[in-house]
Amino acid sequence: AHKYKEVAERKALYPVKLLEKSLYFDTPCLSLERYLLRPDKSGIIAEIKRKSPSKGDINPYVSVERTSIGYMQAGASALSILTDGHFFGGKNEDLMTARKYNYCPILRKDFMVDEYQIVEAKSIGADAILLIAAALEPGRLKQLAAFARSFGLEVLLEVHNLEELQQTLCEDVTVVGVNNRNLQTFQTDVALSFDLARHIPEGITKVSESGLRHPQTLLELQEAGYNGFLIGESFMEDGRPERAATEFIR
Ligand code: IGP
Repeated sequence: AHKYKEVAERKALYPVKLLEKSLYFDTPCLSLERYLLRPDKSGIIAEIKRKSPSKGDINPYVSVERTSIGYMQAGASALSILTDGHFFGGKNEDLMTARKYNYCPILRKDFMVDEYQIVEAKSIGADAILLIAAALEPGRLKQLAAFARSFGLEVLLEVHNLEELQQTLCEDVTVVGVNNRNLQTFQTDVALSFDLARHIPEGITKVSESGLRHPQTLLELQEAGYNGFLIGESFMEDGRPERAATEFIR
């Protein structure tokens, strides 16, 4: 709910007309899907997240510049940058910093509820946005997905169960993420990814999200059909997240 207020405030400060002057509107998006499918990469979407509702402070003073470059050097396929300030201590400037120093798909990780945030995502240089099935009514989610596609942004559709998947999958979604974190308990269980894998249609790129701590788990998820792996905490817990990523991917 805090998002609606935030959107209203931002709209007043930075009207769409202003955002549209961003040079990124002349720059085509990189395809998250295509990068995840590249055989020379790890499939890892490496995340920058300062804090979270479940863990509190994780790495409040992280250098976005050093970490984002280090993640890509370690072999990540893409970056995920939290821009939500309220719960995750992120900001748009973090994504803009990552954008400035990296040529790779960047996922804007935030709670999207309004078209304005999608224009904003494009204006700061994002390539993909997250749409969370649990947070949006299915018809609304599909509207936002179509709107994102109209700017060339890809959509990562996040689901927690079969019902969400079946209600929200649509032609504008090419990448589905199964979030292993239960939103009620904040516990993660990778079993969810294994359970849901066979229900995600062939041709959709599959991402397993949250609670991934061991390279071996990624191999097993790959066997189950996953192409992408969203990893935050287990890297961010390290004082130098890029070092943790390098060791993980090696
Ligand atoms: C990363 P983890 O357990 O590796 O830190 O998880 C990512 O999946 C998690 O940050 C996340 C998230 C979200 C955060 C998944 N979906 C939606 C904010 C909003």
